[in-house]
Formats: sequence, structure tokens, C-alpha cells
Amino acid sequence: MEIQIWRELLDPYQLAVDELVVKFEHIIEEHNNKGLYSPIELVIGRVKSIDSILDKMYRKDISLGELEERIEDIAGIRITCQFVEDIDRVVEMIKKRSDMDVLQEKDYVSHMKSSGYRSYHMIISYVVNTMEGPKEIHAEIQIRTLAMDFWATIEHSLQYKYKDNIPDHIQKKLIDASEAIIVLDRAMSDVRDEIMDAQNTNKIRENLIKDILNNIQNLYKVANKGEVSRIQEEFYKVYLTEDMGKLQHFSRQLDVIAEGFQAQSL
Ligand code: 0O2
Repeated sequence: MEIQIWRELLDPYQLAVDELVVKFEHIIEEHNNKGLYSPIELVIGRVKSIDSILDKMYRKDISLGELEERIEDIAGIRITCQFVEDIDRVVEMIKKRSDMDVLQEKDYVSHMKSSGYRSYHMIISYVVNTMEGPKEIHAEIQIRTLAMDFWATIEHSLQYKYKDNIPDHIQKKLIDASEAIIVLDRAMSDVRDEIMDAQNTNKIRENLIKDILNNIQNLYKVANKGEVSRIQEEFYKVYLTEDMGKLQHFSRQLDVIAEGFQAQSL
């Protein structure tokens, strides 16, 4: 197939990947803005390389005409989570969405592959709008923890190096490492509440400081410089105490001051 034809074929898949990444990243942002813990830590997307598509077509005896129907991971999204429990939350979120239809699920988290690979896979159908009109395409979403992702990335590069014939002694070490990942994920889950609590507090603090700094910046437009510098110095003092209560009190006072100046400037 000519390169231009490949480009035309893959273009809607690139659009789908771009859109899906934006949508999942927005979920992280929504959680952050509300000072909530996000079950999604990281999102990446890729369109399968032509080389890799040709390889899969050859391995699975897929003709060009069957390509879009039988290769379901041309568009691929990988969602990384901090904890195993987050995977279920992400799966539920995807199932509830009106813009994605789940066609197939593979739970390699509960049912580890013989290689030691663990991840939750979903095949979705997703509609993109192209110049020719709407086009329904399939995309694969892989959901896994940071630890599972670490393992899969290392193992994938070894598969590449050994062309899918990883020597037995290395395979054995990979399976041992995979067992260790299960233990690690379990240990992290045991302190999940503690970690989430710390992260939530950090997010609330970050948002509060962002609001205060925005307010101070806006004050420069309506108040005199000396007054704003004084407020800024006061903020630094409160900031250095690392006392959340004092920061919240300062923020409330600043809101009142800002409203006063706004009213004067009208
Ligand atoms: P790439 O380079 O990631 O795109 P298969 O027949 O195994 O090729 P199948 O049955 O269509 O694929 O689906 P499956 O088993 O759900 O696997 C699809 C994808 O999951 C793979 O894509 C990998 O990304 C990942 N995966 C599955 N098994 C393993 C594994 O043992 N190790 C690692 N590191 N990843 C795995 P591709 O097309 O193989 O490659």
C-alpha cells in the first residue's frame, strides 16, 4: 500500500487518539480543580506504527480489507494509575461515558498472562468527525498501575531485543519480578488512604496558594503598589508558617479586601 494511502487510513485514528488523550487528561484536571484525588495519574496515546501493523497482519493472517475490523489497537491509549483500586474506578468511568461504547474487556490484572503481563484492556468504539463525515473506529485502552507499567515497558523492550524469543532464564526473572510487582502494589494499597489523604491536602493547599496569588496579582490593577506589597509580605509570613488554617484565614481576608477594591473601582 502506498504511503499516502496509509496516511489517509491512519488519519482518523490519530484524531481519535488526540481527542481521547484530551478527554482523559481533562478528568485529571477536573479532579485537581476540585482538590480531589484523581484515579488517573497519566495518559498517553499512540497510533500503531505501519511496521507494527504489517507485523500483526502477517502474524494473524489478516488481509488489507480486514485490517480496520480485525486490528483493534491501531489507536491505543494507556492510562496509568497509582493504585490497583483506581483501575476499577477508571473502568467504571469509561463504561458510564456516552461518547465511548465498550465492545470488549480483558482483565489481565486478575488473570495475569503467562509472560507475567498485567493490565486491564478495553476495546471501545468511538466516533470521529472527518472531512467525509462521522467515522466509527475501534481503540484499545490499556489501564494499569505505575508498577505494572514499569514491568511492561521493560519486558516490551526485551521482547524487541530477543524478537519474542526471550531466553528461559530471563523469562523466569521477569515472572519473579511480576510477582514482586503484585506484592508492591498490594503494599501500596495498604497505605492508600494515608497517601491519598496527603495528596489531597497538598492539592487543596496548592489551589489555595494559586487563588491567593491570583488575587494579589489582580489587586495590582486596582490598589496602590505600596498596599499590595504590604499584603504580599504578609502572605509570605503566613506561607512560611505552613499552617493550613492560617492560609485559609488569610485567603478569606484577602477576598474581602479584593471585593472592597473592586467596589471602589466601579
Ligand atoms: P504494541 O507494540 O504494544 O502495539 P496479541 O495477539 O497478543 O498481539 P491481542 O490478542 O490482539 O494481541 O491483544 P492483547 O493480548 O490484549 O494484547 C494487546 C497489547 O497488549 C499488545 O500490543 C501489548 O501492548 C500489550 N501486551 C499484551 N501482552 C503483553 C506482554 O506479554 N508483554 C507486554 N509488555 N505487553 C503485552 P502489541 O500489538 O503486542 O504491541
